[in-house]
Amino acid sequence: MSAGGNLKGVVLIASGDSGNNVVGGSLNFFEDQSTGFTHVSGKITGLSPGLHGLHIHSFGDTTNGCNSTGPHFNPFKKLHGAPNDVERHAGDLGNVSADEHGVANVSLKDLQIPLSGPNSILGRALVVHADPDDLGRGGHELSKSTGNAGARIGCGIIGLQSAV
Ligand SMILES: [Cu+2]
Ligand SMILES: [Zn+2]
Repeated sequence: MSAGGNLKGVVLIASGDSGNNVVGGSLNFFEDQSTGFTHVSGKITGLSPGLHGLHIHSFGDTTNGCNSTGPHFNPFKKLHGAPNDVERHAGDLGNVSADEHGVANVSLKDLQIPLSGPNSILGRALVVHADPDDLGRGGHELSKSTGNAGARIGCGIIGLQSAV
């Protein structure tokens, strides 16, 4: 283990203010400093069945619901893309898939969402969207900025949980 140790983060997701949806859930973050990967796991509930865009947005500001969390976290000034693209925002985590009960089980790992250093996601927002993220490939005018993922139906601020 490196001298700094590994870090854990957590986000509690609350409904956006787009109607009377009841999006909730929580995700845990674990930064493995030996590999550089941050592992994200947990559950998002209250979704419509199917795909929903999942992103880290720049600001941990929910004073105006999910709409005040700003654009996708993008420290490298790239265009929107898929998580495995070279051209992507750091905050682009692709889609989660909700089952017929509206539950999405999230389990992913990513190199661009550290919990430490200059590009840390701590204090920023996790946002889940009404629609699928087209991963930059949809040909819509919003594809290269937001993936045309629609309304921000749930979000929360990523906080530090512990150092382990
Ligand atoms: Cu988003
Ligand atoms: Zn993006």
